[in-house]
Parts: sequence; C-alpha cells; structure tokens
Amino acid sequence: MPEPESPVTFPPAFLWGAATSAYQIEGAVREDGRTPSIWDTFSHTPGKTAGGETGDIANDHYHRYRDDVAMMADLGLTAYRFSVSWSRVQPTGRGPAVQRGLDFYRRLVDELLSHGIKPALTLYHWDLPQELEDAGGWPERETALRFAEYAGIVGEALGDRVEQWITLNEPWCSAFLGYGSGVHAPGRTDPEASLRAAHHLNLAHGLGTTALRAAMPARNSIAVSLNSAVVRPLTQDPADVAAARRIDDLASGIFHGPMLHGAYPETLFAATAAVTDWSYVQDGDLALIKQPLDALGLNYYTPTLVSAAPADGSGPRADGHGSSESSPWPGVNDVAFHQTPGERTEMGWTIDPTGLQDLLMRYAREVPGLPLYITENGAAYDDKPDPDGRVHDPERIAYLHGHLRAVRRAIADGTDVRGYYLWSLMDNFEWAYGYDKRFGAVYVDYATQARTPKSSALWYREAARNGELPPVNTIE
Ligand code: PNW
Repeated sequence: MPEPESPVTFPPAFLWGAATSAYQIEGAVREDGRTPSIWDTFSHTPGKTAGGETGDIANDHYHRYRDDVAMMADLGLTAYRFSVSWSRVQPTGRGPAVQRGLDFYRRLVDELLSHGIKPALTLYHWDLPQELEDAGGWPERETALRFAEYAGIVGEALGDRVEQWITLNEPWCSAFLGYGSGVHAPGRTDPEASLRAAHHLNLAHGLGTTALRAAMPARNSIAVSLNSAVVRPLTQDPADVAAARRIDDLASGIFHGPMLHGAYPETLFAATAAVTDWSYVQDGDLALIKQPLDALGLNYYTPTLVSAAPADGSGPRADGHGSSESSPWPGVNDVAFHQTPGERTEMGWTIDPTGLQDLLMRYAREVPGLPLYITENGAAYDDKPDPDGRVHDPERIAYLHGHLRAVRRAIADGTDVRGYYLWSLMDNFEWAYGYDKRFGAVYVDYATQARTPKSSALWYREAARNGELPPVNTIE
C-alpha cells in the first residue's frame, strides 16, 4: 500500500546543494595557462565521445561563473560542489602553481561565499594532466605523489575560505572505466593497469588527505566521494550471492576497505589473482591510505543486479560497460549483469530510491558516527523547452522527490546524513555521451549559453526554502 503523503521534513542544518565538475562545465580549455588533461585528449580522439563532442566550450562557466553563482542563489541553494581542474593549477602536473589558475577558483569561492552558499571543493574529478598520463598515469605510483603535491597547493591557496574538501570523485570510474573498459579517458583496456590504478588512487587519497591537513586550518572537513555500488543478487542462490559479493568487492570494498579500514577485502586478492599479483602494494601503503576522515560522500544513481554465469563469459552483460574483452571488472568472467525492473531514465538506469536508502544504511554500519553526504544523485531526461520557453520535467521532480524521501527515511533510521547535492546544477558535458544527456536542474541552450531553470529547479528551491519536500505536483 502506498504510504500517505505526510510532510517530509529535513533537519534545519541540512545542506541543499547541487554539483558540477570542471571539465563538464568550464570550457576555456586553453586559457590562463591551462594545458590538456586526459579528457581533452580523449574527447578529441575520433570515436571516443558521441558526435565527437568535447569540453572545449562546454557551459563557458569559466567566463560566466558570476551569473551562474547568482542563479544558484536565486534557486535557494545552500551549498555547491565543484571541482578544480588540475592542469589549470599545475599545467605539467608537477612543480609550482599557476596563480591565474588558482585565482579563478578564489574568485568563484568568494562569489559563492558572498551569496551565503557553502563551497565543497573536489580536487580530482577525472581530469588528469596529460603530462602525467604520458608518464604512465594512475597505474604508476608517481601519480599519487604528484596528487599529494597538488592537494597541498590547493589546500594552501583556498583552505582559508573552503571548509569542505573532497579528495577524489568516484575513483571506481577513474580506474575501471579509464583503464579497464576504456569508455572514459585515457581509454586504456588493460585489467592489470586498472587494478594498479585503483591502488594508486587509494594512495593518492591518503597522501592527499595528509597534505591537506598540513596545509589547512584544522576546522576544515576532508572527505572522498565514492560511487559505491548497491549490488543485489538476482536470487538468494549461494552462487548468485557470491557473484554479488565479488562485484561489491570490486565496486566498493576495493576503495572503502583501504580508505576506511586500512585493508583490502580478503576475497579480492584471490578473485583477481589471474590478473595481478598486487606487488605494487608496498609495505606501509595501507597505513598511508587510511587517514581519519571528517565525512564520506556517496554518489548514487541506480542499483546493480547480478547473477552467477557460465565462466566462459557468455552470460549477458547488461551493465552497459563494454564487452567481456574490455570490462571494468578485472578478473570477472562468470558474473551476469541484469537490468533491474522498473522505469528508467534517459541513461537506461532504473529508478530505485530504495537503493539509496540501503546505501546510506550500509555506510552507517560500516563507519558508525561518520557524517554522510549524498554528493551526487540525479537523472537524465530528454528535456526540451516548450514554445513559451519553459522547461517542464515532471519525471525529474518525481526522481528527486523519491530519492530525497529515501534520504529522509535513512535519517529517521538513525543515519547522520548532513546534505544532498543534486547532479547536476545544469545540463553539461556528460563525458562519452556528449551533450545529449541532460542531467541539469537548469536547462542550457548551447547555441546561446542561455540558462533556464527547469520546473525541477523551482521544486527544489521550495524544498530548500522550507526544509520540506513539496508534493510532486505543486510546480507546473
Ligand atoms: C558520475 N557508471 O559518473 C560522475 O561523477 C558525473 O561526472 C557524471 O556526470 C554523473 O555521474 C552522471 O553520469 C558516472 O557507469 C559515470 O557506473 C558512469 C557510471 C557511474 C557514474
């Protein structure tokens, strides 16, 4: 029976945010000393992104940030999560910083603060300086050392005005879509390299956290954003349950194990033995990786449904992550991925808010007492302006309503969720999908760069203003 629509009210200090990332919105890729990142190279390589689209101009946010911040204020946001482009700050990925690059983020942050919007700064949202990739990229230990240096530079420059810090965004995507399936930059398809990348991303997080602590006031909060999967077995058959466990290790445990508990999941080594000997994990690394954190960021879109499959890899691979030859699941050839039943978004991702509640409950158990944030959640739809210029997206309102209600339920069950950042503030460059997939609460007309809040943005404004979810049908 559907539960009655009683008011869904949030704690007064709950943050109502929106998120973006540098390469997806900034444009201005050659300005003020910025050099190419792996995403510039990848998007300019024929066949890698839909329609050959790139982030060269994107939302031109680098030039329009003032108007964009004014728009955030109009929309009643109390927090904004953005990322810093590493190659704007350190064009070669090492050595002294470029002041003009840092100045952009200083101006952006000051603009946010002057509107009473809390900045949350992500250091790394997938745009590795190309020079570091040319030297081997994330499979090489050196990249983690370079990240620590970069973290210290940004911490030093902005630690006086940014309180909320996130080291890495979704290291799973960097490692396994970047070096495993190759659907993300740098587009390599090497299972061993993808596991090496995962370890060095973990190390980067640990060393970066230490560098931030040394560079910033102690009051600042340091977190990481994980896209830990909510993996469900198709049946309770032990073989399916074991398949789910293996995918969970590779999706979640491989990162939260070292970062939160100082250990890789025991089962991971045996499961990946055919692919790697893990010899690049040096003595002491796990202690460097496990640094005390102030919060954990979780990004959630859809759950993952799996079953055991014939070990020849002939089972269905409905995860949209490529063939078994180039897979984001190193060492796995006996797991089948299934479509979770139910309505889907434009990405083909099933809408299932219960997954978000399960995710929050899981981490409340995994790390009792650690404050949690939803650092991304949202949906792509094929939004189009009406003849009157307005953009109606009732599906997105329903998606946000369902997922925020799931967050509220998790809070009622005792999890300490401090805020929610919808993905995304505005339509933007959706990586390999180009500009076709629109995740924004604000519509972007790329021909004119005009921004138009969709009805979901107006709905979210009401939620933020009242600390309570409006019914789904209040905004036309
Ligand atoms: C996240 N997957 O990406 C990113 O953090 C955002 O930059 C992105 O725009 C957003 O979600 C929407 O896609 C993901 O294949 C990309 O599992 C792919 C996956 C997960 C997250």
